[in-house]
Amino acid sequence: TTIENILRDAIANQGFDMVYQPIYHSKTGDFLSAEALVRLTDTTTVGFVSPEEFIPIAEKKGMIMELGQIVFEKVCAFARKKCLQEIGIEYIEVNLSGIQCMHPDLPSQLQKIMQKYEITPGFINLEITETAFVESGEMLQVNMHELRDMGCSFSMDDFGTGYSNLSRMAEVTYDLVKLDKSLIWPCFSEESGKANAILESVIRLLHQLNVKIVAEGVETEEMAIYLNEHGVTCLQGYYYSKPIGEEAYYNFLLNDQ
Ligand code: G
Ligand code: G
Ligand code: NA
Ligand code: MN
Repeated sequence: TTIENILRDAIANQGFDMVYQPIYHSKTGDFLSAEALVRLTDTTTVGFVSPEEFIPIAEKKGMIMELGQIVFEKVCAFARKKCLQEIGIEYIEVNLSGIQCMHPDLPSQLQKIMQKYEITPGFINLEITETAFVESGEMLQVNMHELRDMGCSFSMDDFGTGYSNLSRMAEVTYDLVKLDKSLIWPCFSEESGKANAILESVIRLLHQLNVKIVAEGVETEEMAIYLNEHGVTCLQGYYYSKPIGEEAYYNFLLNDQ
């Protein structure tokens, strides 16, 4: 059995699970939102398959639009069923792959699903990686404008791992930028001097562009304190919580109120 076949079966059966990783305000420690992450487990053969492995296959084999639709349906169905829009979280972040971003059907696909589950577009934040943004053409911008007009917001994901094509950042509006772990972790290594200088300049730049900053991969209290002191508004990482299943996430929300 190849991953491709496992993936094909999972798409036919909607056989994916969604997990949610909470994101916190760095100043208050209050809960802000969560990132939805897809999980694929084939119990009879290979077990867990990482999205880092199967998303590129889905892209290559023409399955990514269907996969994206399943993911978005699962997120919206969960939000609807548990009335997440009414219990005080601002939004849920959903990852889009590069191919999805550039597909002309993307806005209408997402709009139909939001309408079906009565999800306010403002409740949806779409994550696009820096690499996808830099590599994409005009279609991504057309799609982003259309989705933004509906009310969706956007995050630039994995910032610092792409080409960091800064001149292009003026072309579109992002509400949030997610600093990749690779910008953050070196600040806590032996040779942290240069890493600190880079991170601090990046934060200053992003403040001037008026975007909220999320730090990813926050694994220790030391990191959380440092990032808060340096003006990073939102924190995500194992120090706070690993991605958790729907039920656990819902219980977490109830206890947080
Ligand atoms: O959750 P995990 O760390 O295993 O994710 C690995 C990679 O897969 C990350 O880059 C993440 O953004 C990506 N990923 C996780 N879920 C989704 C999804 O639903 N859609 C897309 N396009 N990428 C996802
Ligand atoms: O590329 P993206 O940022 O979407 O990747 C998200 C992935 O990062 C998730 O799969 C999640 O499991 C992983 N992740 C989240 N927090 C941490 C962390 O604190 N440490 C590490 N090593 N991985 C993390
Ligand atoms: Na992401
Ligand atoms: Mn990310």
